[in-house]
Amino acid sequence: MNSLHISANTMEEKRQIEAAVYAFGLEDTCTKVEEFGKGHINRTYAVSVSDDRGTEIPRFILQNINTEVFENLDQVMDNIFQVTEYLREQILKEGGDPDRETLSYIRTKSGDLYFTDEKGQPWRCLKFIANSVCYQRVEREEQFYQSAKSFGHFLRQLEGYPAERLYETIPRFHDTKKRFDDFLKAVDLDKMGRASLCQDEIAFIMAREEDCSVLKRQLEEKILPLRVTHNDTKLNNILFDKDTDKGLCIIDLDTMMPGLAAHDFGDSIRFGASTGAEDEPDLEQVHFDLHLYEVYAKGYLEAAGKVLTKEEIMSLPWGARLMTLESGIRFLTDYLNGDVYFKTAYPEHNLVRARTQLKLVAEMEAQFEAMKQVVTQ
Ligand code: ADP
Ligand code: GN1
Ligand code: MG
Repeated sequence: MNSLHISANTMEEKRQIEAAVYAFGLEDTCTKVEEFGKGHINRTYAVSVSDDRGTEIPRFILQNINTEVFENLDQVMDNIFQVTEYLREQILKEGGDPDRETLSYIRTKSGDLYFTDEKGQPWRCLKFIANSVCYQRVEREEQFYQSAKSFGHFLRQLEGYPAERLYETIPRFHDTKKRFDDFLKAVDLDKMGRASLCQDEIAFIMAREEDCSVLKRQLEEKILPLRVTHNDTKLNNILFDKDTDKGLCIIDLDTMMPGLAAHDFGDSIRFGASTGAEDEPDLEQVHFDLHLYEVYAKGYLEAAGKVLTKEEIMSLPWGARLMTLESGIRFLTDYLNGDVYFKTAYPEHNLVRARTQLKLVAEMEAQFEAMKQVVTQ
């Protein structure tokens, strides 16, 4: 391991990484490990191998999994291995390349799906998908269209997958009403004394309690079918092909669970059809872009269209509105609780994030008729 260069913040982190590298049998080949990516939940590292000319080529991803968020890791990993195996078969049937179009997780030397280090923290390892790129923002509308095709295609690929085989790894993950109730508790508790700093945002959410149950009710009444969904369809959970700039691989499969198509559609919209970043502090920069919404809807319906029922298609605008509201609720709840869930870079980070989401909700409400027309025309 002498030639292995590890960029870590502390000696402890370095030791943990070394142990994980060894557990997955990467110690003889890999030369560098450094933090990578911009996820809010896990700690992700790229593991590189030096080529003949000494250039470091990333070959693996190592992830230190957040056990506060994923309490039952055996179930999370079981879901992931089952789904990626199924996807490999589907991709082969389509004539695609399963090594690039879905994730390939690798087992530890002793055959386990993940490794637990001395501190009891879990690590997993997967192949780095070469010649790919991950975008944090929609730079060109074509990218957003391609991401819609990818997520729509993903829904279709998993149409035949038995949803009952999946564990519900984070119970009621997109139950917006439950998120609302958790928010009320956080407001009541106000454990950081922050509620007085976000009175307008609290009032905005309180006024929308009824909305929170719109999709839940349609699911309970069996108007909407339960599907196998991704549940975290941000643009940065897709890798694009560097050469063609087409959607290549859907990543971050931790939240694959039974859910609604409207959730997956909506989460993509709240992140990608905004003119500002999720954490843009200047709200003047943040607008809901109806044109980008239309671009995404076109790609999603083209790729998934035949699978979706008429009622599901009608539910997509509500998906956008509610996933945005839900994200605003979750960010504000975490702000009130003292930033215990999402990674933050500064004390008001979650409040800033909540404000962008609530601004988008207000603009979606104002353009809701047009949003409905886009999917029904
Ligand atoms: P989180 O749950 O924290 O968002 P992700 O699984 O999304 O973690 O990974 C974080 C980032 O790491 C991604 O946004 C992407 O940039 C990068 N990444 C993850 N898996 C791969 C992979 N197999 N190949 C290349 N990059 C990857
Ligand atoms: C988290 O892990 P990441 O960054 O892809 C979160 C999503 C939120 C998102 C907000 C397991 O996603 O639900 O929508 O942050 N993932 C989990 O950016 O809670
Ligand atoms: Mg991610």
